[in-house]
Amino acid sequence: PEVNSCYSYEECKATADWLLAQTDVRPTVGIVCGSGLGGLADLLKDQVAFNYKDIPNFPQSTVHGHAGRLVFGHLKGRPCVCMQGRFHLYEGYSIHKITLPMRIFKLLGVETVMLTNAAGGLNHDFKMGDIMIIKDHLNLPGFAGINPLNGPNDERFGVRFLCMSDAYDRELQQLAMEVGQDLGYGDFLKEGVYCVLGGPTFETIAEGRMLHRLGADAVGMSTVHEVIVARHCGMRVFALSLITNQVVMDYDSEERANHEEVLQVGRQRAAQLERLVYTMVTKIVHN
Ligand code: 6GU
Repeated sequence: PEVNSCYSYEECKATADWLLAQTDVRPTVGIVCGSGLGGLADLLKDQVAFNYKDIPNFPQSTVHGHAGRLVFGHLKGRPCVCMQGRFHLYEGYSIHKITLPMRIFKLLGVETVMLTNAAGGLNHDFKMGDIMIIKDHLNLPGFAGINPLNGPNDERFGVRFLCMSDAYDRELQQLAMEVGQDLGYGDFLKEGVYCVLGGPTFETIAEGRMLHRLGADAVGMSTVHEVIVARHCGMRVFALSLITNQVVMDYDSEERANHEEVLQVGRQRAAQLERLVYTMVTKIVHN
């Protein structure tokens, strides 16, 4: 096993301390912006931003549509830190490297993590542009032995064997539904199960049909790894998918999945998704 790709507690601490020395913001909410959804970071007031390439131990984002900045600031007075662009397995980074930011969040003082992504819709009731509150996931890479908690366990972060039946915070899902109703999003706010694939290939027709039969409502290439590491170190988790395309599950269909479509639908619905997360942040209470 690639035990040597893990980061030690001390390495994580060094990165967190490096950041804390350069900003007065002490974030309690950490946000991860998905493809085409990085506009949320621009809403932060009193910004202090770092390019990923300047942060010790940080990987650098390479995908088109991801800016690659860690932004500190305030949303309606709430101290936040926001990843504008995230890391994916298919970029070639280790599973430990792509989830490192969650442990940095924890050491910065973050208590609640909110993640967004772009995903393909498997549920026949979903339309392009729907926003799905993630209530659970299928971790397919996990079935194949790819899990960010592989390797030695440091108890300072969390337990060896992590319970995943309460990964997605129920109260935050409820809050999202309430806020979404208030904002008039009732017609396109859904909930469901997110399935992660390794990517970068989109699913085949047979794979799409399989995932649908397995109980997945949406499919993508991110989020789940970060959720696991965030839960491991005891942060509350909330996640949203923007349904950017319908997964092809029919051999007669002329539809073809492509990244441009993902980004284009993202641009159309992004502002509303960002408004939902923004409004939730202003209502989150930490103990
Ligand atoms: Cl993995 N599949 C499809 N069809 N669309 C997506 C995706 C996957 N990730 C983002 N959009």
